[in-house]
Amino acid sequence: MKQIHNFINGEFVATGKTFDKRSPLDNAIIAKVHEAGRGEVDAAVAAARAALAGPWGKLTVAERVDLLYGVADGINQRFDEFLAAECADTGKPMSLARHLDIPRGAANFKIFADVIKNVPTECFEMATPDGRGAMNYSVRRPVGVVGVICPWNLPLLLMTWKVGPALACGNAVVVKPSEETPQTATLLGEVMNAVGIPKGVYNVVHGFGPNSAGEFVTTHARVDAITFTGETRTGAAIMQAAANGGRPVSLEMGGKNPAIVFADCDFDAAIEGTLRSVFANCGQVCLGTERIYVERPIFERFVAALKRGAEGLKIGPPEDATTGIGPLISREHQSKVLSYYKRAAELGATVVTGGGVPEMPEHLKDGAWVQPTIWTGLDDDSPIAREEIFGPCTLIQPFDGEDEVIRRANDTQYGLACSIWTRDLARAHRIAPQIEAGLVWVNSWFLRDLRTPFGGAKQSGIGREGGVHSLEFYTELKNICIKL
Ligand code: NAD
Ligand code: 6OD
Repeated sequence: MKQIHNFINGEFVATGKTFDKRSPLDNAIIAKVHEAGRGEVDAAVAAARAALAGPWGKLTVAERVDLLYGVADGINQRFDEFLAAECADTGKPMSLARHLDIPRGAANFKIFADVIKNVPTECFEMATPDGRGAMNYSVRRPVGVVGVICPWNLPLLLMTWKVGPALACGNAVVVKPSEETPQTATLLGEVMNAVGIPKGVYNVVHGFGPNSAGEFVTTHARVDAITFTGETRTGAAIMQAAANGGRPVSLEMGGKNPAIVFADCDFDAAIEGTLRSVFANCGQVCLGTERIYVERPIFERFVAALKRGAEGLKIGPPEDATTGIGPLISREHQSKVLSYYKRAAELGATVVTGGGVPEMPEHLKDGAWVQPTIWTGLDDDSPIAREEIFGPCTLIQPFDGEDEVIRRANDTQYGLACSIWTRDLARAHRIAPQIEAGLVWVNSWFLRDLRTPFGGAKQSGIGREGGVHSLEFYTELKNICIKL
C-alpha cells in the first residue's frame, strides 16, 4: 500500500498513526497517510524557524527568485506524476487537471517570483524645522513562519497559490493539506529538495482539523501568520485560534455565487460559460455558480439549453478523455450533496435534470458519483438558494429588472464571485460595482490574471491575495526614517 509521509526539514517522516486515503472513484483505499501529532508539528515549525535564521533568510531576492523558477520548472518536469497524483486523490478529469491544476501549480511560483522582483517600495522626503530634512523609505521583510491550511477541491493550485507568494517574500511554511488530498503537497517536497530549496523552508504535515495537525498548526505559538482556504465555519475557528497571539489571517472561504444572465447576452457564450461555472470540477469550485438569475424573456430557452448541456456531460473516470465530470471528493461529501437533492425535491423544486446518483459500471458503483442537477421553481428563501452545496447543481430563477436582480444577487451572507452575461457594456459597468462580491466577471468565469486582487466579501473571506496584494499579507512593511 502506498504510504504518504509528512515532509519536515527536508525529510519524509513516518509516524505511528496512519489514516486511509480512499479513491473517490470506487471508495477503495489507495494510500495510508501518516498523521502528524503535536511532536511532528513542533518539529516542522522549529525547522521553519531554523531555515529563516539560516541559509534561506540570507538569500538575496534574486537568489530566491531563481530557486522559485526552479520549483516551477521542477513541477513541469514531473507534470505527469503531479497529474496522476492529483487525479487519484480527487477523481477529477485529467483533461481538467492538465490545463488547470498542474500548470497553475507551477505558475503560482513563477508569477510571485516576478512580483517580488519587480515591486518597488516607497520613499518620502520630509522637511524638518532645522532645515536638514529627513528621508523615509520602506522595506519589506518576511512575516516569519506561515501556517498554510488547504482544502481538497483544487489541492495543488490552492496550496501553491499561498506557498508561492509566501516563499517569494522570504517566509518559511508549514502546510497542512486536506486529509482528502495529501499527495501533491507531499510530492512537491521532492521537487523542493531536487531544486535545492533549503531544508525547513517547505514543510508538510498531514492530518485533520480539530485535535489534529490543522489545530496544532493554527494554535502553535511560533506560527506567525495563518493563511487558509476552506469553509466559512472552519475559517471562523481558525480566526479564533489566531486571535491568541494576535496573529494575522488571510481567509478564503465559502460562497453561494450568482450568475446574472440578461436577454441581450451572447446566448451560446452564456450557456458555455455557465455550464463550466456550474459543473466544472463536479461543482466543487468556490467560485462556482449555484444561483442563476435569467431575464424572463429568455428564461425557458436558457433552462432548456443548460439542461441539454448538463445531460451532454459524460460522467466517468479521470483518464477517459471523453469524461466531462468526475465524482465528488468522497462518499461523505456525496451524502451531503444528495441530502440537498432530496431536500430540493421535498421543497417542491422542479427537477429539470439529474437529482440522483447515476448508473455506473459495477467497478465504480461505490464511488462518490452524483448527477449534474438543475432545479427551477424554488424562491430566494429556500435553503437551496441560500446554503453552499458545493456540488454539480444549480437553481435557475427568472428576473425582470436590474434593481431587482442586484438586490436578489446580494441577498446572501456570502460575497465571493458573480458572473454577468450581457452585450450592454454600460449596463455591465453599472451593475458590476453594485454586486457585493470580491470578484465580478462580465461575459466570462474563472478568467484569472494572477496580478489581480482575489478574495471574498462578507463571509466569503478576509483579505485579498494575488499580485502585490499577496505581499501585503506575506511581508511586514517597515518604515525607516533617517534624519539628515
Ligand atoms: P474545510 O474547511 O472543511 O477544510 C479546509 C482545511 O481546514 C482542511 O485542511 C481541514 O483539515 C482544515 N481544518 C478543518 N477544521 C480545522 C480547524 N478547526 N483548525 C484547523 N484546520 C482545520 O474545507 P474543505 O471541505 O476542504 O473545502 C471546501 C470549502 O472550501 C468550500 O466551502 C469552498 O467554498 C471553500 N473554498 C473557498 C475558496 C476561496 O478561494 N474562497 C477556494 C476553495 C474552496
Ligand atoms: O485562481 C485562484 O487563484 C484561486 N484562488 C481560485 C480558487 C478557486 C476555488 O475553488
